[in-house]
Amino acid sequence: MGNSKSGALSKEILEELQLNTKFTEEELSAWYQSFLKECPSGRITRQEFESIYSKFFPDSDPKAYAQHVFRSFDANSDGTLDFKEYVIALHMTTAGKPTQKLEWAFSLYDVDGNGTISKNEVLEIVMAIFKMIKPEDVKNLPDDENTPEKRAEKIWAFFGKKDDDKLTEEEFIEGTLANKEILRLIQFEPQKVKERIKEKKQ
Ligand SMILES: [Ca+2]
Ligand SMILES: [Ca+2]
Repeated sequence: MGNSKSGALSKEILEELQLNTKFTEEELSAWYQSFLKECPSGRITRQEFESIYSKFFPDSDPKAYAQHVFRSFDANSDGTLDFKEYVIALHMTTAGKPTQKLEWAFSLYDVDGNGTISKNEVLEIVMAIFKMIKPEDVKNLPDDENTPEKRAEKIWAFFGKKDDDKLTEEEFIEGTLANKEILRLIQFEPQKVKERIKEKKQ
């Protein structure tokens, strides 16, 4: 491996990213150069991240959801996303295997990061998702999932949990893989945003 043209991207980070994603050294190096052009500091702040979301959801309030996504991407909890966190996040949410995406979804729903999901945490994320759905689209939702409370209730019931129970990561992933309805209810796929962010940084 060795490398003459890695620019500012250290060999350690490069190797780690190649190991954890399917991107090549050339792709990663080129991507890093454009990342630095957009973010000269080499880091994306929470505010920058929120403003990217805001541009795509001008008619709704994506702030809460953006904050949760940011938290789940900020692996070392230092309040910024560096290139490594950013690439791993994009890989997990777009190119990763279904189980990797669900591991990410688990970390999104585990708001306090204690390793299990409570019914309240489900409600908190579902509330954030609802703020991104346009009012006219909410009207078209089925009766039993047209408020955050009902939707959280429905998700929780699918997992067969009582109010005070907790979901482990294994239960969350197995349950979601086994039931497409759960998968549909837990996600809000901001595909457009993800593609646009990727485009912008490439
Ligand atoms: Ca960080
Ligand atoms: Ca938790």
